[in-house]
Amino acid sequence: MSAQSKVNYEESQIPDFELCDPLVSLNGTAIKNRKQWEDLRRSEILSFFEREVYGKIPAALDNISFKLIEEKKPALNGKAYRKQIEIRLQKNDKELSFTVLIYLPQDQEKVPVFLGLNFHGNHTVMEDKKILISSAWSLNNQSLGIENNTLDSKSRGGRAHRWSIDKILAAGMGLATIYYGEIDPDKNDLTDGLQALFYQPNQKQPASDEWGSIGAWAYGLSRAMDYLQTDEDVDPSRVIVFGHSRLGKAALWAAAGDPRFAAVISNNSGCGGAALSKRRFGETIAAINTNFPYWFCENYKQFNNAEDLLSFDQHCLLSLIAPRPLYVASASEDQWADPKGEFLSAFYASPVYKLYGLEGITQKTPPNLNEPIQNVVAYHIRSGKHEVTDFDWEQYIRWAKKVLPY
Ligand code: GTR
Repeated sequence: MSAQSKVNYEESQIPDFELCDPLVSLNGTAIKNRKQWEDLRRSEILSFFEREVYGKIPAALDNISFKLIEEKKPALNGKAYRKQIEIRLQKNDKELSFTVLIYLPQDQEKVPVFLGLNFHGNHTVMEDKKILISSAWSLNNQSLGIENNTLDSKSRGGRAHRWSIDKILAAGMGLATIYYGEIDPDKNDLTDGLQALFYQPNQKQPASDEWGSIGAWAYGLSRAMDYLQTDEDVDPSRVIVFGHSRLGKAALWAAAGDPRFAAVISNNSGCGGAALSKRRFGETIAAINTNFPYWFCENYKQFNNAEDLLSFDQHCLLSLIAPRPLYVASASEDQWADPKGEFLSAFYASPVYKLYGLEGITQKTPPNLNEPIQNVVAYHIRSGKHEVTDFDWEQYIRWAKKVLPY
């Protein structure tokens, strides 16, 4: 029987489980203030997720460099500037490059930026002929006309509805995006992406506590942050990392590990993202590790059908974001991602925000559909499918303006 045939969508069938308290350390110390959290507890949680879930980064790069491949030019009928930058990573005489596409509002300086990976190439986020088309491997996609794992102009602008670039620009903010397949192609092969740069001779896969694809995508986001810190048009203290679904998992992990991200938005990230695993509702650890055995580290497989063994659930991942603003968003028809489990995770992470005097999610019951709660920790459940919509972006922009320093 496949892991998916046993999917539970009944609240009444959720097993009893215990969640760890983010504010009690492994040796039983009650965490009462920020200092104890930062000195003692936070690293316990971070090292668990590094070792057992997403995997560690094996070593430091030998070199990183940035090349402006399209200098800043007016775009979108004068509404924006566009630029494209190649980021080149070098290790052990091997290298990998990926391209960051940036849109900035005109006539504004040092703007806040949403940084997010995209699924099918930078050229899909906007109907703009100047966006370079990646030659990296892509998943095929019928609705976008992507065949033979090759991207071409047929899919130009095909995912524009997921990015609300006009609204972002109108709010005085920018967008930076990268095709995730340039960092690690999304297939069961860890020899063709970032991991391979770090291998010893004859090594073909990461060690059991080293990164899978999600770890690599998150690492790519941090290297894009390295670049954004050098970009004089961007305010590096206001970079919000965003991701949908598997890329929401990557965004959360990137922000957990890299405090330079000012805030994070998880859009329908589900299992291995914002959702609590111990609920075993919708997608489970066994299902995700069966369908995508290369996303997490090998060690994560020990929790297949053994969620009780998890000493930390995903609310602890969310607690690593504190005190930075965190937005968790669900969709009503996305039961596979367990909307209630995503909400509860944000709720159970909130006591850590309270240590900083910040308001997280204080109610234990999810809000009504399309009625966001927007504190430093924010949550909404939108009606509809597993998607990113204008409604989602309207909420993210409104919240960013409220919680980011202006
Ligand atoms: C699904 C996977 C989810 C989510 C989704 C996506 O197949 O089970 O965890 O990541 O893909 O990325 O769209």
